[in-house]
Amino acid sequence: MSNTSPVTVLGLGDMGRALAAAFLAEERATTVWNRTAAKADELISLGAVRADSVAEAVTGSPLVVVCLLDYGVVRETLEPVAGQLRGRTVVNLTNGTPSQAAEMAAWVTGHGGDYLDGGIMAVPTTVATPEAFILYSGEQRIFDTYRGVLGELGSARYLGDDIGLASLYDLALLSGMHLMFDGFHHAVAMATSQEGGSAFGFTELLVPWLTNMARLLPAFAAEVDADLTTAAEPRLTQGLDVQVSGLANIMDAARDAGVSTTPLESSMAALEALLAHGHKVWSAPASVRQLRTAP
Ligand code: FVH
Repeated sequence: MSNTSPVTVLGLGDMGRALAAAFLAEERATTVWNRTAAKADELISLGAVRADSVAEAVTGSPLVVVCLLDYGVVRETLEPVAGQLRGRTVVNLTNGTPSQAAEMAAWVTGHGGDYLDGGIMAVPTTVATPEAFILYSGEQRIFDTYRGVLGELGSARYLGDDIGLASLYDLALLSGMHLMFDGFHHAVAMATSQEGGSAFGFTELLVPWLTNMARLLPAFAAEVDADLTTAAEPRLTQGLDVQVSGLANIMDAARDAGVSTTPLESSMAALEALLAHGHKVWSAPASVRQLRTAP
């Protein structure tokens, strides 16, 4: 596909507008639609074509990129134009679950369209920058056809033809992010509990610490993989008694500082469950295995 191949963007929230602007920056003919039409105004001044209806938007391009609130809204928006999907490709970058992706793929292909599912690993300000990457899953043939166009939004990472993979990885990455931010909030609440504590100043310590810890993740992950394939004994371990006692200290200090311990309670429960299952040491494989078997 060259940049003469037009694209339609359905949904002009913060993210949809950033996606459309990225296509326009590449001088790609871009048709846009949004329920609240005024959100298209700036894009129109940049050269986008305004579609007054979803039907006009969908029929405006062979490739329709969708970024709406959720899959319910995607279905509600596309349902009235189902008959116009034949021969077109829908790339759905809306946040959703693997089963929602599978259901949407079946619905679009049932109406004669092609479907790729995606997960955006960017925020609106980083779309089309080297930081942005977008996960895709679905038929390789479809991805290959639009690889160049999609690459204008950020590095296009194809995960495979299992339609649910992009959303599974997207949500797993977001899970890691949410828990990291919970940790950040808790650490900052503790560090600023003293008069004069500065959250910004504290990040001078927190960022290098977390960066160093993040560098350990590939080694932990290799042990998780080895556990799955060969049941190899992990070597990166630490005594569970040491972990429990350290975490108890964090919780005591948090209470003394008037800070909630709620975010840490699930960590303590996980360590206690490992102890209850007869583990003497903490390891990444045991922790991951325990999460997989938890209800
Ligand atoms: N913003 C971000 O950083 C994240 C990054 C990763 C991907 N997410 C997902 O992208 C989807 C859209 O997110 P967004 O940030 O653009 O969200 P909003 O600015 O709130 O825009 C929502 C759009 O959905 C339209 N919409 C909502 N309800 C309806 C409806 N019933 N019928 C038609 N359209 C609807 C809304 O239209 P309007 O309110 O402007 O008329 C916006 O176009 C989302 O899945 C994120 O999880 C973003």
